[in-house]
Amino acid sequence: MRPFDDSDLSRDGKVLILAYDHGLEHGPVDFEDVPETMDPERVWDVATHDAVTAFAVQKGIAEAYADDYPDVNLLLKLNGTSNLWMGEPDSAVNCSVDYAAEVGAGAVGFTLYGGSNHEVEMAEEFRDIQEDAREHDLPVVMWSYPRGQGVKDDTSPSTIAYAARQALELGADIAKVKYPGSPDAMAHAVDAAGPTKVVMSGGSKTSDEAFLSSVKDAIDAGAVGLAVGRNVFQREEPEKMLDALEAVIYEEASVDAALEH
Ligand code: FBP
Repeated sequence: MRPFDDSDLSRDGKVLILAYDHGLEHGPVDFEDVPETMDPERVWDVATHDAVTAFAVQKGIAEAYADDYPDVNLLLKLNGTSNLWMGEPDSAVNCSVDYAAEVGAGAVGFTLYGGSNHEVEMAEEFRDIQEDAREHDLPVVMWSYPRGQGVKDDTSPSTIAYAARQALELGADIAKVKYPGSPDAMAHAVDAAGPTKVVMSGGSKTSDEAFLSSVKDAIDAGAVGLAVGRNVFQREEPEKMLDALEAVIYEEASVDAALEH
């Protein structure tokens, strides 16, 4: 396995990935709360915050803006899908590792829907991506999201532990998993991931306190951080939330102290 290197994707061993692939995954509806976020430039600006260790976007957004933001660590998502079609979960590979490196990526990301009828093909696609990423010395983040006909409960402790383990078995450096509902369940997922680091997925927007508490619980359970989109960019003052996350993730502050920031 590629050793997890503090110099990439992390700050003091901790990770905060700001995700902004929602325009593809969910559509412009995700930008309605804060209409300025329809403009990618607004969110690239947010990604310059010191708390952010990588900014996850799709190819088109990277091509259009990456040159203007050389200080933002680009995490290029190599597959993605829209909400416009129905069927078993699947995600089209739309960018190669070679091209990601050319655009300036410091890491690559891939969604695996374990339990989908398309899992086998997706795992085969991941094989190519993971091996190409090793050639380029780029860390690989797996959005490990069990869903589809084979999955009864996509956030149960056993499902999330399996998702974390799948990321390890297939060679991801970081597993991005949904919060399984309790610190104990998160600790079990972290154990299952072994040397693969675990980050919590943000999810739909909740209150400041509820969100920061789940992040704190995940970190205390051994996760190295989180990958978050809506709970940052759907707030009127996303930088304020990043200040609070910075306190919780890097300074081990309590939720109350972080809220006072
Ligand atoms: P959020 O923090 O907004 O949940 O973003 C994380 C993320 O994985 C995005 O990268 C992706 O667009 C979205 O969630 C997918 O969410 P879902 O799988 O629930 O459609």
